Amino acid sequence: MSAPLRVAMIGNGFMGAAHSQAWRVAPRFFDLDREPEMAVIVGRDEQKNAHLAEHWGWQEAASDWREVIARDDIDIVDIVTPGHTHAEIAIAALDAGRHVLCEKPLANSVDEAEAMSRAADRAGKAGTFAMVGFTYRRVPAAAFARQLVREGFVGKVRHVRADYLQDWLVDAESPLTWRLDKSKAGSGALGDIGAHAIDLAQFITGENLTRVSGTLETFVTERPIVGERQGLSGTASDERGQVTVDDCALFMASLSGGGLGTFTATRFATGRKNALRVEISGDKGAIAFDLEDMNSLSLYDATAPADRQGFTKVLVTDPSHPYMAAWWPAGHMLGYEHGFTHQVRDFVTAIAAGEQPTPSFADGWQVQRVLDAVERSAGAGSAWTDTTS
Ligand code: SOE
Repeated sequence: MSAPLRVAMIGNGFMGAAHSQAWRVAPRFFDLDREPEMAVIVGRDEQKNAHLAEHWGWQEAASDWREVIARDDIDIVDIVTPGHTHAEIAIAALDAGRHVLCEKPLANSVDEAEAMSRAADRAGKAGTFAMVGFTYRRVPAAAFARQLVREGFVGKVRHVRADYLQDWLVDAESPLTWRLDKSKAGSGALGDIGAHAIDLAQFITGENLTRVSGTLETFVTERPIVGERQGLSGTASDERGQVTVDDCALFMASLSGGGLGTFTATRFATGRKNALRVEISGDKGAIAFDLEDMNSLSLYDATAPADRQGFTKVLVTDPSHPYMAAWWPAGHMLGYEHGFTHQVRDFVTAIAAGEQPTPSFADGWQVQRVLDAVERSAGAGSAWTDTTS
C-alpha cells in the first residue's frame, strides 16, 4: 500500500462525530489503496477539543486551522464547521495542495460556492481533489435507486416528490442556535436539509432542477438566546433574539427531462425527526426511498400484469447491492453512520486513483444555485425562477 493519507478535520460538533467514526471504520471494512490516518482535529475550545481528540481517536488536537493546513504532513482537510467558514477554509486548503471534503451545503451563497468550485478546478489540474458531503447518496438503497433509474426501471420521469422533515423547532422555547442565524448558516431548513433533498432527487433521477417556484416561512421569529451556542441545542437564557432564517421551505420545480417535482424542507413536521423521503414516478414504474426505512426500497413495476401490480418492498441488504459486500451477511442492515463511512471510502478511492470524486464542488455550486433560486422566488411572490441565472 502507498503512503497513508493524513487527515485534518476542522470542526468538532455533531458532524465531527459522524466523520470521525467514518475515518476510523472505512479502512477497516473496505480495501482502500491509501489508508486514511486521523492526524489532527481542529477546534477553538482547546479543552473540549483535546478531549474529543482522545475520545474519537485523533493523534493530535490543534486550535488554528491555518497553521494545520500549512503543514506538509497533512494530505486531506475535512471541513465540518458551520457554512460561513467553508469558503475561506476550503479555498486556502486547496491552494495549499490539500484534498478537501466539505460538509453540505457547500457554502452560504452562490458567490462563495462559485469561488470554491473555481479553486477546486484549479487544484484538480494538479491532482488535488474536492468533494462535497451529500452523504445520503451513499445509503445503499439510494445508490440502488439511482442504478434502477439508469437501467430504465421507471422509464420517463414524470414526478419527483422529495420531503425532508424534522421537528426540532416545534417548541417555541427551543433556543436560538447558530443554525438559526443567517450570517452563520446561510439559510434555515432550506440549506440544511432542503439541500439534501435536492441533491438526492437529482442524484437518483440523473436530472437537474431547472426552475423553481417556492415559499419560505419562519413560524417562530424570536427565540431564547443560548449561553453556549451549539448545533441543535444549547443552554437557554431569558433574553430573546431574532431568528433570521426560514423554518420551512416549500417549492415546486421543473426537471431537465420535462417532469415536475415538489419539495418540502421543514423543522416543524411534528413527530418527524429525520424523515427524508424521495419518490420518483415514471411511465414504466415508481421508486420510493425512505430514510426512516433505509434498508429497503418500495418499487412499483407498471409493466407487470395488471393482476400483479402494487408497490413491493425490496430489501437492499444483499452483497450485490451498492456498498453491501463489505458488510454483513445478506439481510443484515445498516444505519445512518454507514453513509459517512461510504463517503470516506469513495473519496479516498478517487484520490488514490487520481480521479475527481463526486459530488464535486461544481455539483455543490449547482445545488447552491437551486437554493438561491428558491430564495429569490420566495422573495418575488413565488414567481418561477431559473436555477441557472
Ligand atoms: C441537522 O438538521 C442535520 O444534522 C443536518 O445538518 C444533517 O446534514 C442531516 O444529516 C441531519 O440533520
